[in-house]
Amino acid sequence: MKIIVTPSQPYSDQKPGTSGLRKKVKIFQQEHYLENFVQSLFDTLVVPNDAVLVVGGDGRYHNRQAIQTIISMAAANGFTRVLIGQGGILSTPAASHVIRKYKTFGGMVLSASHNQGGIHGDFGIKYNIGNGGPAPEKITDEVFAKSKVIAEYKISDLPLVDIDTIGETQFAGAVSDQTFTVQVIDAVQDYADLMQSLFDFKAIRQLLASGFEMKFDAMHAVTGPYAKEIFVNRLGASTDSLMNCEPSEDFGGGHPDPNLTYAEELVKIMFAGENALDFGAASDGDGDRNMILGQNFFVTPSDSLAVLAANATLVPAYKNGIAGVARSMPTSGAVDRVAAKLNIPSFETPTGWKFFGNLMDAGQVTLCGEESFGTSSSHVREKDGLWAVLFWLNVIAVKQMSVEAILKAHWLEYGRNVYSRHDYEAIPTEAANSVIAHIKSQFSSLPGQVFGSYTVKLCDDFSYHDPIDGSVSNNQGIRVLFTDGSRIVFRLSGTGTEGATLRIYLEAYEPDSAKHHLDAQVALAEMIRIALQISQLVEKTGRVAPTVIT
Ligand code: G16
Repeated sequence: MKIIVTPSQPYSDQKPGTSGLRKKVKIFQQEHYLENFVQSLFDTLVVPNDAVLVVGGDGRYHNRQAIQTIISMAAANGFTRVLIGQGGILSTPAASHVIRKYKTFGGMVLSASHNQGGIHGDFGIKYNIGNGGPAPEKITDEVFAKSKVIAEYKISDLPLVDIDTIGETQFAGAVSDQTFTVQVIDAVQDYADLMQSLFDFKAIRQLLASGFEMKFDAMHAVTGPYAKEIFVNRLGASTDSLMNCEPSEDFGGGHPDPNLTYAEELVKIMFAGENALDFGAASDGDGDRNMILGQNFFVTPSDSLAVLAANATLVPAYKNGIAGVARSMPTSGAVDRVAAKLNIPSFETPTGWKFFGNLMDAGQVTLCGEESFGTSSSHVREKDGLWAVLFWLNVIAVKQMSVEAILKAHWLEYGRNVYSRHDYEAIPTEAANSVIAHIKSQFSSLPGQVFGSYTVKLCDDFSYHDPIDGSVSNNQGIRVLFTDGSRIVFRLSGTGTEGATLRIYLEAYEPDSAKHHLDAQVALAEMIRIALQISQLVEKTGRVAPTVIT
């Protein structure tokens, strides 16, 4: 193998967002674009001898080509082995598991997550460190800095490698006596084994055999093969209980984002009145998000986290209890109420799974979750869509209650944190920035102001002080907190690729069980009006309605 040092010019836009670098496919196809980013990453990491790298993606357009480039660059940058998911496919949680199980140096996941795929869609790349979790900001900041001054990258002259056949291919290394190995692994079995070690598969199997009807929607994305192995082969579900389980490069032309808007096919099935099934779930492009539905019933991700925490001891892996919980700042405080009752700590972090890693490594938290349809535990260092689905099935199998009954009982015990998120997607960046600037300009005048039945207590831009490594992350979202504990959060998304996406998160606590049945949009109507009044969003962006409401 020869190493070729190739001159390159820097790009100025390779700043990783909430979760890696995400751009339109066409941007990634620019000359040396991927290579520059990968080299900046390798230079940041300082690769030790005998380092092993995991590589896989969600199967979207450009995945296979990018994997070949990364293999060739890994060989030229000191890695001695690369583990590839068969066919270049690895879900994000499976990649995290493989990194941990095989104690590798780290891994690259090629995905733009829930963003659309195909030639006109998005592509992405993120790096996970040796604990299996997303690279922390100190790494991604340095990668960005290096990408702005890069002048060359190193690549080897390897031929195209077979990434479809399980087994090893060896190449003579650049240095004599050294070999470089590409190992294609069956990550589906590894992941399914992990799930089987955590949950009560016998109880779930009995539930599924008892006439309980479910539908899992893989949205033409990466979890299809995992779902077939787990639900059909290991849990005895009928193949009818799966939909859209063949991964495709453009996700069947859909938007692999498991929410009420984009998972409309599943939503129709689950909100079909008397004909609705007992349980529905969906996951996203790279398999780390989940949406849970009951019969004609939507479970908000914030409530899902709280219910899982409250019922954790029903699951074999957590039967001895959980150490603590963590949620991102915009996620509702429902899980905090559970933590208080269990007498365990509850942490509030910025948006981004990377902020949970230190807490999990330090053993301070077991379950984590985000309002953005992510929940998981310390079994990996990523959010995990299928894990959440299995957790719910395990809880239902033990409690023998419907999803709605579980939620209603939960609210009766803890009260309900009524919650909704309104997204305004693809707004011109300047308009979005002017909305944020306008709210910030009222930081000193808003406290004490009365809006209908709400009085503002304080407003700030959220900062996080990591209790484990002492790092500080500023500007993590604007909070308008009201005296009764309700709140509005405004935040610009870090995962969009077109203009800016402005998110408004709304939360109000409702202790009165007579009002627990109310639709969140009805219960939060006054707060929605206040959010628009404070932000002047309609006036500044011309948008009269959100793109997505969850
Ligand atoms: C990513 C991160 C999550 C984050 C989400 C939303 O999810 O992994 O931790 O909550 O983005 O981020 P934003 O609000 O900035 O768009 P995913 O599923 O896209 O990788």
